Amino acid sequence: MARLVIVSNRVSMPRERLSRAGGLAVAIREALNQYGGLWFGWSGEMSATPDGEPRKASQGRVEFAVIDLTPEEHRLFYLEFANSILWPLCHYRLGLIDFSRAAWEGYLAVNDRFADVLARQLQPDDIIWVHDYHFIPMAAALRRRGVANRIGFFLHVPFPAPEVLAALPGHERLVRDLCAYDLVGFQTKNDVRALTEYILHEVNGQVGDNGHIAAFGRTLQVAAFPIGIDTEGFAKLGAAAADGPEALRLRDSLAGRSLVIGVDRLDYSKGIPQRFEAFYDLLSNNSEFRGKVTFMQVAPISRGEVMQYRKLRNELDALTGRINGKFAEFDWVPVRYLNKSFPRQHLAAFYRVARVGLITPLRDGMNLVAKEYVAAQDPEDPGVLVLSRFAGAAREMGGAVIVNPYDPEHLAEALARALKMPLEERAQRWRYNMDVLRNNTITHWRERFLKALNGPVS
Ligand code: GDG
Repeated sequence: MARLVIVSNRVSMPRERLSRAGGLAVAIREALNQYGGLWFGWSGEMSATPDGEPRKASQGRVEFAVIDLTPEEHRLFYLEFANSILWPLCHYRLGLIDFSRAAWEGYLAVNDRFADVLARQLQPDDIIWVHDYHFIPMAAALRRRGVANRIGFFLHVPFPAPEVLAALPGHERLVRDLCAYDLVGFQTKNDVRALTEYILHEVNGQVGDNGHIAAFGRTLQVAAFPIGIDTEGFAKLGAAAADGPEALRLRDSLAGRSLVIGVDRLDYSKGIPQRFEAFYDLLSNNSEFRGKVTFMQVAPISRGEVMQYRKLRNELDALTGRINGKFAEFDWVPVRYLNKSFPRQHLAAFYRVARVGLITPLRDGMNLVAKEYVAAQDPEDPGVLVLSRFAGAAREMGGAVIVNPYDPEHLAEALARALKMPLEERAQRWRYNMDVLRNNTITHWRERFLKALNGPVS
C-alpha cells in the first residue's frame, strides 16, 4: 500500500499532549494512528537559521518530520498572512484583515521552503494529503520541484464566497495554486459551491458533474467531506466520565442547578461575546432562571500574540465581570469563565453533566465540539445541542436547536427552550444527531477522502 504523507502547519510530536490542541491536530492524529505514515510540518519552534533537513521522530507506525520557522517567517507567514489575513478572510471578517505584500510574499516563500524540504523526503508512490489554509500553495510549489504524486488538500475552515475572496490581493494566484492539487476537499457543500462559483465566474473555468473542475490548464476534483469524530470512543469517554471525580465535583458544585457549557479556543470566529450577551439577556428577561442556571465557558487562550485575540480576551473579561457583578448571589455565580485547557476526559465529564451545549460560532468550518458534546451524552437523559447555523456541523446535526448567533435575544429564547425541553424531545433530537455521528465518523471521513484521492481524475 502506498505511504500516506500528511502535511499540516503544526505537527504535534509523539510526546506532546493534545491538551491545547485545536480540531485539526485532533483529527490528524486520530487518522494517522489508524493508518500509519509520515506527518510533516512546523515544529512549533523558531530558530535563527532555516534548517535544510527535518528533525525526525516516530511512534508506532507514525513517523514525524518537522522543521523550525525563522523569527521572520513566523511573523510574516504564521502571525500575519495565515492568522491575520487568511483566517479572518475565511471567516468573513474583512474588517479584521491586515494585508501587506511582505506577508503575502512571506507566505509563498515559506510554502516554497517547506516544499523543498518535503520533496527530498518523498517516494514516487507516496500519497500526499495537505491540510488547511497555511499550505494552499504547497501542491504548486511541489509540482515546480517535479513532484508528480497524487496530492490532495483539505480545508478545515470555510472557503469564502467569491465576492469575499476577491477582497484578497493575489486571490487569483491563490486559486490557481489550489488547482495544482488532484483533489480539494471542503467541510460542506456550501464551500464547494463557493469555489465552483469562483472558477466559473472569475476565471472562466469549467465545472462538470461530480465536482470535476477544469481551470488553469489542469483538471481536479472538488467535493465535501464533512469531518467527524471518534464517535464510539467519545461516547465511551462520556460514559466512563459520568461517575468519575470531575463529574462528581462539578455536580456537587452546581447544587442541583442546570449547567450550560461552551468550549472553544479563544477565537473571534466562535461568537463567544454574543453568547455571553445572550446569557445576560436570559437572566435579565427571565427571573425564573436566576440562581437556577450556571454557564461555564472553557476557552483556552489561542494565538495570544495576535492583537485581535488580545482584544477579545479583554472584552470577555469585561463581560464576565458585568454579568457576575449584576446577577451573582452569595451562593451562586452565573458565569464560570475558564481561560485554560483541560484533558479530554475532563471535557467529556463536563459535556456529560451539561444540560445544554451552547455552540454559537459566527462562522466555523465544522465545529468538533458540537459533535463531541452530543457523543458524550447519557442516552437515557441527554442534553440539548444549541448550534449556530453558521457552523458546518449545522448541516448535519438536524436534531440541534439551530440559532442565529448574531441575535442575542433569539439566542436567549433558544437557550430557555433548551433548558425547559422535556425528556422525550431531548431524547428524540439526540438520537437523530447520534445516528448522524455514527454514520460519519473520523474514520469514514479519512477513508472517503483517501478513496477519492486514489481514484482517477478524468
Ligand atoms: C478547526 C476549524 C473544524 C478545545 N478545548 C480543549 C480541547 N479542545 C478540542 C476540542 C475539539 C478541538 O479542540 C476544537 O475543534 P473545533 O472543531 O471546535 O475548532 P477549531 O480548533 O477551530 O478547528 C473547525 C476543525 O478544524 C476540524 O476540521 O471543525 O471548524 O476551525 O476537539 O475538544 N481539547 C482539550 N482541552 C481543551 O481545553 N484536550
